[in-house]
Amino acid sequence: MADCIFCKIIKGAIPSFKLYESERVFAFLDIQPLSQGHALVIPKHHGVKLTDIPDDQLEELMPVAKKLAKAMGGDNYNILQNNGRLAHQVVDHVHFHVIPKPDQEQGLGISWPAK
Ligand code: DGP
Repeated sequence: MADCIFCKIIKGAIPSFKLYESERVFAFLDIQPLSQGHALVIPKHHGVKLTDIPDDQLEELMPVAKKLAKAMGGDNYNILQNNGRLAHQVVDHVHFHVIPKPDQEQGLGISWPAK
């Protein structure tokens, strides 16, 4: 979609720190991270809300979110997905937040970005 920020990121028209890309999925670091390694996993298919995305375009999203959560090296993380303004959705392209919750003393215990 022409005026969608995340569609522009997928196309490379807006720069991002890319973490993963496949035919249907794109993942990159959040520009306003809630913690180190806060990532966004998105379907390339444009849709505002989860219910707008066909099932076959969603199949890979959770496996990628799992991999990213694991790559952050932590046992503690949130995976969030907001739909609609009342639910705090700001960007109108479906996205899953992967937010590591590092141990305050040990940190992430890895170097980032993950190799
Ligand atoms: P939400 O409230 O769930 O719609 O979260 C939108 C997230 O998108 C927010 O954490 C900040 C992030 N974001 C917004 N614009 C950009 C951008 O241009 N680049 C990147 N990397 N992240 C963005």
